[in-house]
Amino acid sequence: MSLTAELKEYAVKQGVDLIGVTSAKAFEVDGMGKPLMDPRAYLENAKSIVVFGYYFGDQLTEPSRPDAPRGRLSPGLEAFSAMDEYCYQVIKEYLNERGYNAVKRERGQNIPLKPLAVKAGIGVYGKNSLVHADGFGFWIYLEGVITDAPLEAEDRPYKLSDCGDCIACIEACPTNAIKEPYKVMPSLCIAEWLDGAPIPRELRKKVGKRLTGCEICQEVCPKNQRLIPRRHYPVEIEEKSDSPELIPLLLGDENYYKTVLPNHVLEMDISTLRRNVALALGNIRDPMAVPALVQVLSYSEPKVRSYAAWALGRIGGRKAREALARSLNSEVDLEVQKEIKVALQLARGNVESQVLKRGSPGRSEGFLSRENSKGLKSDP
Ligand code: B12
Ligand code: SF4
Ligand code: SF4
Repeated sequence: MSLTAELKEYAVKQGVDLIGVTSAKAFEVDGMGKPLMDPRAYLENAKSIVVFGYYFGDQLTEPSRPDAPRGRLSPGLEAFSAMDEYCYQVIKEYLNERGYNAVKRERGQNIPLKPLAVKAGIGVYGKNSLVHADGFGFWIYLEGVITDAPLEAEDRPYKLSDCGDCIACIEACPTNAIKEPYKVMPSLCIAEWLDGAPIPRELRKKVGKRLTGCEICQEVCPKNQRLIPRRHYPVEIEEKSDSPELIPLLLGDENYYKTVLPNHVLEMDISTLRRNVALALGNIRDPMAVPALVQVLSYSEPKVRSYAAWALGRIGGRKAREALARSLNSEVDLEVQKEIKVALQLARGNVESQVLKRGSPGRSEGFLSRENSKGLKSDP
């Protein structure tokens, strides 16, 4: 049996759901003349890349308690850190024992996992631009291990999914981010916004109560139906809710976050997390959230104050209006002042109708210029 076949057999026995090998040669990212990337920049003498994937099933767990507003985390996040590390260790130890080096792709390293997964034979691209695999649909996270082991590589050609005439994901995307099949515009994708990018004011409603990511273009896909929900993992998984209560999250500190949020979410910048919580509360529009949002109007992070103001505007009512008017007198940040003014109009009920009449405004309108100037995430 070849080294590749042995590694695959071993890893699958240890509970790695998907594993494939591609060569570490430089490659065009999408086979259509997109930039070349060279995995050997990350490990001298790199010969192969082992791509692995794990299935997290479609397991939205806890039903929301009706008495408290709750947000929504992406499914599978509680398993992310543990499974990522576990699968890596299985592959690394196997290769190390045979005298080879193996390093995991560091987060932030520019190694595009989707084309690598397709090349390694793990799955194929759907029109939502994600990779799906037989039996697991799109509910898979991917990772790559770069090694100097001379593994036999699959190096399969880029392959499109058999979507046929289906365009369900394109039609379902609430922000029209899938501009054409297989191409997502990051600047319009809710997942990118919740990662910290500015969110056009007029489109904030589309985010709903999500705190991380968006899965609409996966949920509607026929390939994600009738899958067996994942129940067991080969490693211990954090027991964390995927629908945390929003008010304690808005007011909580890092210690509180550690008790309720999965490790992977803790990597998020706290002001972005709080901003997303304020946004979700504004979309849920529960007056119960007004005192907490008022409290946050005096927080030190301008973007949190901005979104708290927006949320108060959405919820409306006398208390929200009075708090907004008070904070306008004391607010020193010009961008936040602008948000408060719009929120006051919103609370008086005369902004949304104007937006509807005007249609979708220009790109710069509604963006928080402070965030833009910080260059949090720019268009590709
Ligand atoms: C940046 C990024 C994003 C950005 C931009 C995504 C984008 N479509 O450009 C944002 C924040 C929007 C995002 C969102 C999501 N992401 Co993301 N993201 C990444 C990240 C970190 C880098 C991707 C990247 O820009 N690579 C560089 C570009 C040039 O390469 P690329 O990703 O492969 O994209 C090109 C090619 O695939 C090509 N292409 C696409 N289809 C086809 C088909 C053919 C035939 C050809 C020839 C080429 C081609 O066109 C693309 C543009 O050039 C990767 C991790 C990684 N390191 O790969 C995760 C990753 C791609 N994301 C992932 C996930 C799960 C998501 C979300 C579902 C998260 C969520 N719950 O919201 C959403 C899905 C949105 C969507 N429909 O794409 C997974 C995908 C797993 C899978 N099953 O495919 C990855 C691999 C992370 C992981 N560890 O598993 N993501
Ligand atoms: S993740 Fe959401 S916003 Fe992004 S492309 Fe898919 S449906 Fe659209
Ligand atoms: S929803 Fe339809 S078009 Fe989109 S990826 Fe799934 S099968 Fe393909």
